[in-house]
Amino acid sequence: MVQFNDLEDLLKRGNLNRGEFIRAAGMLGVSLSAMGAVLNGGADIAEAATCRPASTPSRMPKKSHYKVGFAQSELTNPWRTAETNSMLSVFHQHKNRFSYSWNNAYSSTNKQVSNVEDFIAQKVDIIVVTPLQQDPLRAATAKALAACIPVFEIDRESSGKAGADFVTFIGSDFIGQGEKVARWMVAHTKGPINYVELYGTTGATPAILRRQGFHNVIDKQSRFHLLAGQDGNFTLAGGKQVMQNFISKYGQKIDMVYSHNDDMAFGALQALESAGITKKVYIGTIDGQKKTIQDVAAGLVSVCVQSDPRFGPITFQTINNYLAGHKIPKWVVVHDHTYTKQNAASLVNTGF
Ligand code: GYE
Repeated sequence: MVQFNDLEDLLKRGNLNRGEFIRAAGMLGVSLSAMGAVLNGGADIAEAATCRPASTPSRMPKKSHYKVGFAQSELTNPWRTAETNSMLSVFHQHKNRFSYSWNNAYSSTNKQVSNVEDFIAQKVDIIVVTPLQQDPLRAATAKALAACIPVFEIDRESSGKAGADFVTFIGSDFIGQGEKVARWMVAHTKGPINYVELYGTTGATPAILRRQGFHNVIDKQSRFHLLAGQDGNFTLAGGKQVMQNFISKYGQKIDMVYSHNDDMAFGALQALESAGITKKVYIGTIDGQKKTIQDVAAGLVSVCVQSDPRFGPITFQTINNYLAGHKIPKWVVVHDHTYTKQNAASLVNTGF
């Protein structure tokens, strides 16, 4: 949760002006005298704002038309394209009530922060963001809050507190996803297993929590031994590169790969194939691309836990509920399938 001293830092760094600082501090329940101590008094202190856009039910004024801005983090894999298209298509269907625009941070956290600031400057009514990395995006969310604009975080979360710093987090249970992959490996392998782990982008919630979930389960089993783990940036090229390094170091020793997403798993499969490794290597991954589900059915991939990127309908519905004054849960949970050899063929159509 954003604290008063975070706001002081933002003010000192020039990331918040006096008015924004006062509104944000007011929302945290900070007294006017405490704000005055930081600002050395001033008429604007008396005008401390009372808007609380993150608390529900919403007190937003009713309008016939709302402006929504979506700050996408990057478009580096099919998952991000599916998410972007899903958002575009839903808001396009409701263009009579919503004008929708989105921007791309091209994998730059600083760019994403300034993209959120652009939406604030454009005075949109609602901001939707998928924080590339959890810590740096706190500042952007704090600025939106200071400008009285409600923020909905989808698919990834910032390190602020849902229900206070932003309205809600809409997304999957990342810890649960990691635990499911690990449980499958525990139940379906025998004897000592040496494994490598392909991490998602450093500092991104799914990378942090998928790792945590997996290790919650696997670390209790002494027969599993982690050879190495490295950031593959959630991309095919990144996963392939990391896997090539692992293969040159450990070669035939590798019995299992845990990949934080499908693209990196595709990269790992390509690296294994081009290194001529034909032994059985167990592969566990997360996302649920159609191609991966087919690979599960064919036995190339052992288990895949879905992380559904089609956020348009659920985000649209949650925003509507908010505008209608309903209480919004702090976490709107997206429920995911687990694909295994038993069910994959019949579930290919649930992929993207
Ligand atoms: O697994 C990955 C994407 O944030 C849940 O990010 C998302 C993850 C997803 O790039 O493919």
